[in-house]
Amino acid sequence: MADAAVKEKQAVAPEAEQELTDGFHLIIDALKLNGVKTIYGVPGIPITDFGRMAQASGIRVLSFRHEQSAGYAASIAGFLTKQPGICLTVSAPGFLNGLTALAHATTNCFPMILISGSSEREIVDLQQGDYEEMDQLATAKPLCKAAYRILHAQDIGIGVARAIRAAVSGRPGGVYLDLPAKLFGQVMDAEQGRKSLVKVIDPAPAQIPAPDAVKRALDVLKGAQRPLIILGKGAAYAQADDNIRALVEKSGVPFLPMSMAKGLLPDTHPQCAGAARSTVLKDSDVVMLIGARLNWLLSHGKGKAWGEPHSKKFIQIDIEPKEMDSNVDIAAPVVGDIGSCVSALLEGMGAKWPAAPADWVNAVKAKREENVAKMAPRLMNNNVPMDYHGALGVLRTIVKERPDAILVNEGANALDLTRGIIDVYEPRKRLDVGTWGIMGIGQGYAIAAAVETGKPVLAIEGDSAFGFSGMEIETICRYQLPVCVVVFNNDGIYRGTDVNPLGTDPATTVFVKGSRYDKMIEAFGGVGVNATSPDELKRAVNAAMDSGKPTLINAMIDPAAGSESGRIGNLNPQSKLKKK
Ligand code: OXT
Ligand code: ADP
Ligand code: MG
Repeated sequence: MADAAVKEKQAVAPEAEQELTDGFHLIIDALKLNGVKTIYGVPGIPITDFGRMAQASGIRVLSFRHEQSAGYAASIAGFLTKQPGICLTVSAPGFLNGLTALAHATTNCFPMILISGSSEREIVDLQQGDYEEMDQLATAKPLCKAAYRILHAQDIGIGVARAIRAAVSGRPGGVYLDLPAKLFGQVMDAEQGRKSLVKVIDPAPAQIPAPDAVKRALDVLKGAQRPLIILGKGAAYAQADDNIRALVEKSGVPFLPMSMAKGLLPDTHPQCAGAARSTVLKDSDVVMLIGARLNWLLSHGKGKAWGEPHSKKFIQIDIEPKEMDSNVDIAAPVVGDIGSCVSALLEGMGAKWPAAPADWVNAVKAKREENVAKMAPRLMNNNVPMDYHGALGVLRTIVKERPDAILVNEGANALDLTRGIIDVYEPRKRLDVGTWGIMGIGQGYAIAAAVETGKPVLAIEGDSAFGFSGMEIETICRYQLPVCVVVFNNDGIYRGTDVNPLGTDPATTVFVKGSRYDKMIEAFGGVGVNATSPDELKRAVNAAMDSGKPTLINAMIDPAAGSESGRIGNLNPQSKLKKK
């Protein structure tokens, strides 16, 4: 017997009647003590029994068909609840499948913990070829906010506490927790075990902005002729909804919601500049960013989209000090948590804050109305085959009638057109591909949204996007979740019309023509509908939302309707040789 094991045995077994606990129970107790209610994962060696025991203890353990979807579910659970979403996987391949989602959570600033079982340390470290051998801790480290390994049962309490605090404090992100197989079976005295657990006090402490920074920001805002507020998903995450609305309304400044911040104030709000995006980016002189980064989605805060030459003044509210000056100079950085920053700003504005300049407000309003009017007739078409506008026109009305439903959205055209067309009315009701523009979040997000909020979910997905996590419709059926998936089936990626000039294999972007994705869900007892017109689509979605039954609607879209890469075709590199 190895030295450590002998010592362990001596430490725990002096008397036969001694009450014992073990790694399995301590991990479950540590998670429950810290309010974990749901685990998303895939079972297998060495965590199968752990999952069973967690379920028996009252934690809801949802088993997926692929760890990546379970991970995406955990990541969005983190966004929706401000608690770290938990994903549980087996070692090496399961861990790697979950790791994409952990990196995604970190990139999007969502709190998440990936807990993976791992193989025997002694064998892994000597690279002797263990079952699913991999140095998971080292692999995870560069891709997440923090990574920890727990080797001893008595460290489980502190290890779990550390993981939770790392995930939610400051800028939220993904944390990896490595649990070697041996840990689960380690025993220790039950009373000692109880004492070793740690309930994390104030895991995401308020970060109050400096009064000088608040004053500086208000001075810059007050001096603006053409002010703009940009709300990002950090603002949605912060759950400071009432104060954010109060700040926007008190200032009278037009606001532009980033995709997942739509609904913080309704898209139909008179100050919303979503439908005048180009105008407000180009013509504004002072821009207040609340929980939004000046990354590619905002053209890095410079260049043509922002109206060269660069002369904007930016006020940026963010919990991460390093975010300031990341792309352009920030005239008024306000570092702190959004809840605290926004309430300090509101207080600083006092009772006599001047109205935003009327000519600017009216110019934005006129542009918005022009764009909305231009779009309106396209949304009312009942063409067969459907185009995106006809299909989205009916879905837009359905969302308007059901503002508490959660909209999940992925694809290219299916993403970009949905974002522009479907108004969102409440905070955190639109969940999409986020900072990476990632495909595959669809079913995982839909599952977690239904589980965490108890609200109905409408998932609008391109046929390619759907394929990345399509098997999880079995998971949706198994747990009988109120999820209606609409697959915008245009026979391919962007369009279904590409042709391989050699005439051998199909073109790289096309799928089997006329596929019937609705048949897939029928295999699992769900409702499948093939919709060929906007009227059929409307009836099917309404029926699904009324019944709450897992439903997949195959919405047949004209294969020629989409454009390459949706709204971001400009990012595709071009071969000079192609252009004669
Ligand atoms: O102001 P102007 O005049 O400019 O007008 C703007 C607004 O003011 C106006 N507007 C409105 N008008 C009227 N009424 C209303 N209500 C209204 N609202 C707005 O409309 C315009 C446009 O507004 P928008 O959209 O706000 O502005 P804009 O300029 O587009 O904003 C810029 C961006 C960058 C902020 C925005 O475009 C954006 O957020 N884009 C996100 C794009 C994105 O993330 N795309 C996903 C990735 S694409 C690609 O990578 C894909 N892949 C590769 C792949 C990926 N991603 N992942 C993995 C794991 N593997 C591979 C794949 C495989 S997409 C894809 C599959 C695609 O095929 P599918 O079958 O799934 O989908 P289909 O395309 O449907 O076939
Ligand atoms: P979007 O894609 O919507 O523009 P980003 O993901 O780029 O949003 O930006 C979100 C920002 O919000 C990040 O810089 C992050 O640090 C910040 N953030 C997240 N939560 C908070 C919070 N509670 N308080 C302040 N800033 C936050
Ligand atoms: Mg498609």
